[in-house]
Amino acid sequence: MSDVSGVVPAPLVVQPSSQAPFVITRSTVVVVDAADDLMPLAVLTADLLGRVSGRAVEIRYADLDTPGVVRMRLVDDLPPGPETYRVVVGGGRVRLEARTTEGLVHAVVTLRQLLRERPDGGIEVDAVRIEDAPRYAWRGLSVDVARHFVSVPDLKVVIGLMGHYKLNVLHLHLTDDQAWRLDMPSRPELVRRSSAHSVGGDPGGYYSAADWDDILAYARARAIRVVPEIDVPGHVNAALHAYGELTPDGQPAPEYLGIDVGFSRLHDDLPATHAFLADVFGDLADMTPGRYLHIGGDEVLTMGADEYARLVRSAAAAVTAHGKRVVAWQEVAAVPDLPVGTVVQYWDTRADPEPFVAAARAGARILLSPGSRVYLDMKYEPGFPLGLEWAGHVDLRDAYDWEPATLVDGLPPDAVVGVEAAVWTETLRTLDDLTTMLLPRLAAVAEVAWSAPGRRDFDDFTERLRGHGAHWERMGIAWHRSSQGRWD
Ligand code: TNX
Repeated sequence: MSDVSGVVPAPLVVQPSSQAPFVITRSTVVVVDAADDLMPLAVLTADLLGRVSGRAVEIRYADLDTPGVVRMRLVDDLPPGPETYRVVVGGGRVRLEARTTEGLVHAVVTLRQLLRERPDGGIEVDAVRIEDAPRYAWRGLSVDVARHFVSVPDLKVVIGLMGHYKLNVLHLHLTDDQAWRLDMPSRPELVRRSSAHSVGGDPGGYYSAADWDDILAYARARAIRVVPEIDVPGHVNAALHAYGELTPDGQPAPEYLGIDVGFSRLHDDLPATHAFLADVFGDLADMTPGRYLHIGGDEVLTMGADEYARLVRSAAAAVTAHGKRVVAWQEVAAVPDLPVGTVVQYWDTRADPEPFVAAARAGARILLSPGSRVYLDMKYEPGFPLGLEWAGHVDLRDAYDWEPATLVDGLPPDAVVGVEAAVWTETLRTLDDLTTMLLPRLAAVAEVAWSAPGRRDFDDFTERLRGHGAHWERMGIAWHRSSQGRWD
């Protein structure tokens, strides 16, 4: 496959055509069927085409198939799957088709990546037929907004990048030792006492209920679901600082702004603990339209296995009581009697995978976030000014060249629901820091998660990615010019 069209992740089927390119002109018009409820998406599309071409692009409700038209439609004559879509360019028109609005969002993103500037400054798209569908249904990015707060405007930039690479799950790590970042109606002291700072005393912040709705809506418009995480029973110092009743001596824990892990914990024998779990996961369920809530469960280094299991089950029960499904980090694999359908997230490439593989064999669903591949807070190379090194260095090829189905010995391939990158923010203080770690590696992880194994090839990927650096630059987004990429 030598397909230099610039589309990342690589689509399933690309058929170039010998017809003339489609050119955006003053008379280009986006058409949608009034019955399809596609107006919001048509507005996004017309706006995008207008901005790129410098010409006003109108929208019409019409059943029109004439030259100059970009026609968006919901159809059934596509292979199964909610995210399947088709882009057909030729005969002076563009057809964007999918079974659902999510699929149409992907079609629009693909069209955007196909747009090319002509020598005369006009914008055109080569004639082509693309039929596409994702390999995995869960293509995520986990963002740690606890160690360093990420403001709503900054988070929207990250969401925009996710959409551009067809990632569809934004996992927000909302709580940790240093801070609690989402206001919970039942527990107002959490953000009141534990959100003002970030690691090292940097400024903090939190999301109000209105901010939260804003984030959800912005993500939804880009076909992205939000999976919020409240990390228990470890990583809880911010909660212990806000509510002294959660500590054995009843005294609030001191604020903690360092970057050690594993020292804080809930206590199973304190009745306040279980009331707390019921309250915060109840609030979180009420505030979250999606099906999944993440309960954390990682790195509890100061607790026996039985107490750990009881606390994890208590948190999981609070989630399922509200009709939601549980997601948790790899360590929970050792807990007996997890709810059916729990998603277990693999991360620690240093740990013995056996309990984790056993959980998968017993029916757990597996989300793959191997630290040595997709932890985008790892340094690209020794001496890189940002990031950590515990899982090694992760350059562009490391993030790209791995196969989810065979990553963990003995893991049933069918158990894998998807792939999720993660960016932890101990050392990342600004939006520029954050995007420097995401780009270009996020595009690599997105292709691992989306593209069929036979469509993946590192050289072909770097060729298609070639022009993306210039695109990030035009958007004012900081990125790392990895020596493993090929940049214009
Ligand atoms: C491990 S990944 C952690 C986080 C750190 C991260 C840094 C996981 C579940 N726990 O607490 O921020 O490493 O890379």
